[in-house]
Amino acid sequence: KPEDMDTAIWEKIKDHPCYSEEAHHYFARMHVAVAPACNIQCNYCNRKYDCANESRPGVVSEKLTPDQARRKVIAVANEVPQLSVLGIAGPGDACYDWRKTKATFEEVSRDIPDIKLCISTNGLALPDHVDELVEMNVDHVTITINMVDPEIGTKIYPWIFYRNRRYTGLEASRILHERQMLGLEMLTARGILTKINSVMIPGVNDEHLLEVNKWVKERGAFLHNVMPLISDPAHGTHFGLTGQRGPKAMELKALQDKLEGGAKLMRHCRQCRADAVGLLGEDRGQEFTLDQIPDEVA
Ligand code: CLF
Ligand code: SF4
Repeated sequence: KPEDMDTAIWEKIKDHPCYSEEAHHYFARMHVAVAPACNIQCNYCNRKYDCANESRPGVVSEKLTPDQARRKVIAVANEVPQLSVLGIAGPGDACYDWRKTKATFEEVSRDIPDIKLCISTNGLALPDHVDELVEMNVDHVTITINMVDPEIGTKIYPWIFYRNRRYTGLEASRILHERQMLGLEMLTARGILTKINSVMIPGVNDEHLLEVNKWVKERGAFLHNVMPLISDPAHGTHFGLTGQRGPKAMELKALQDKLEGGAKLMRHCRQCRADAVGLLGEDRGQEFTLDQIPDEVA
């Protein structure tokens, strides 16, 4: 344990592969794709991937019901002894179709009480569910925050769907921003560890992520994970269609270096799929598709 770290925090991160760089060599995570729908539109989204809303070429993840998810988690736990974390990270937003997320966590923790629960969200619906996250012992929440200036937000988010209404333009980004900050503050106040994922979009929010880092640090974020936009027109991202490019590895590293000294950076993210299984960087998801999972698992 690092000397300057609180024991309670250490207990929460020591076997979480994303929150502890050390742990990612030894502990595995799995995602269950129970969150099909999303309440916002990001220009970089292709609705296929996630932890945290990055878009990434590949195959569409299988959408699961909470009971299918429960069976899948048990099947994986039986095969992957390093499994320590269950994450809900897409393909849509984990806080939007809340009933499914909640039912999944409840069903899984009934059978596997010591598994750590983790979610990734765009934050719009997050403040409505913080109390239930506490009740369910969710210790890790990722919020994807790409701006703290709604003017910049207008270049990233064409619309949001909030309280039964669609908002566009500056108003949409202002609401999203306020909800993200509120959600982060509420989680910090309750001692839930937060990781902020930011997608680096060259020419749109790259320099601005310094400001984002400051804001989230002030509000208690535990980690900041700056990820490259992966845009590929063949996979249908809106940015892909406008020719927006992702950053080069050097540009990403230069930005990460500038961010040193602010909120602590995560540098070992592997931009997982919404149905990833295994150690970070290893994806055994294809071994655990539904057709390979027995109806009854114990
Ligand atoms: Fe999954 Fe995300 Fe939880 Fe980790 S992934 S929900 S925090 S258990 Fe991890 Fe994957 Fe990077 Fe996400 S390496 S994309 S940061
Ligand atoms: Fe796509 Fe995620 Fe954005 Fe929703 S929050 S539109 S799923 S990238």
